[in-house]
Amino acid sequence: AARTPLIAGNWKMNLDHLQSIAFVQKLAWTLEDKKHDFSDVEVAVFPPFTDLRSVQTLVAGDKLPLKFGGQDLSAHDAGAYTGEISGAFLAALDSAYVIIGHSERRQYHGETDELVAAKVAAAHRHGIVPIICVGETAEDLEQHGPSAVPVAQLRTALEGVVAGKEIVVAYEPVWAIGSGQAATSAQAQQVCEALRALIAEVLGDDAAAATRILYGGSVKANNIAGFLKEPDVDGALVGGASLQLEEFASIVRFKS
Ligand code: G2H
Repeated sequence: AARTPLIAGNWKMNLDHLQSIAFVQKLAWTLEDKKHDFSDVEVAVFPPFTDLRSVQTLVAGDKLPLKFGGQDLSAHDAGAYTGEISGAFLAALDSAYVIIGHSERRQYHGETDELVAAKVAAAHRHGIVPIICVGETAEDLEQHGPSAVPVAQLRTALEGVVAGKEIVVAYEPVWAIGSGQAATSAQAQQVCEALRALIAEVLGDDAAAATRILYGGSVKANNIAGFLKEPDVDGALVGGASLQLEEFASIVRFKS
């Protein structure tokens, strides 16, 4: 496909400040060492908000086309929202992307599809590309089959899209997250194809052809190539393996 694959490393809340700094520095060295060609893959990392600036500053001189983003953002632009991080704050921290509606936000913070849509709109107001996460639980899968729940989640989330603005979608089956049990590439393809059909229906064929759809859930160096061979899978949202240096570097170099 003409779509450039995106490998996104979601650090979650795993590293403390010193570990974040040490990790990004070593990641930069590792990628430089291997003379990785970034022309055909985009790499983005998602540190905690509090470490975004530090990690950017640290690798600024390395000329690596590493991109950055937040793991969440507020649906509001400004005001009395204690503890919230606005799109403007993230934009000022050179965030190309922001993860929205990760299943952990949905599960532990009660995020609904409507809130996800409002956050997508907030990202677009600030020129940040939202990575919209959708995915079914094991129970959903049993009751509704593979695509129904992710497609319904995305349908509502797309209501927040500002016409003509870029989105990325991440299909993350909840049963595959952090479980070590990834979906098969055929399962991922089936749902990603259904998600692309929905994008075509709602936003049009051009948007559907241009939108990258990632797979997430126990992605590792030994399964990434299989996912990326699928016609509708355009990259990966990587959690656990994004914090293992050699593993993540191998995922980024999935072609070799
Ligand atoms: C899903 C994924 C990254 P992991 O949460 O968003 O995590 O790769 O650890 O399953």
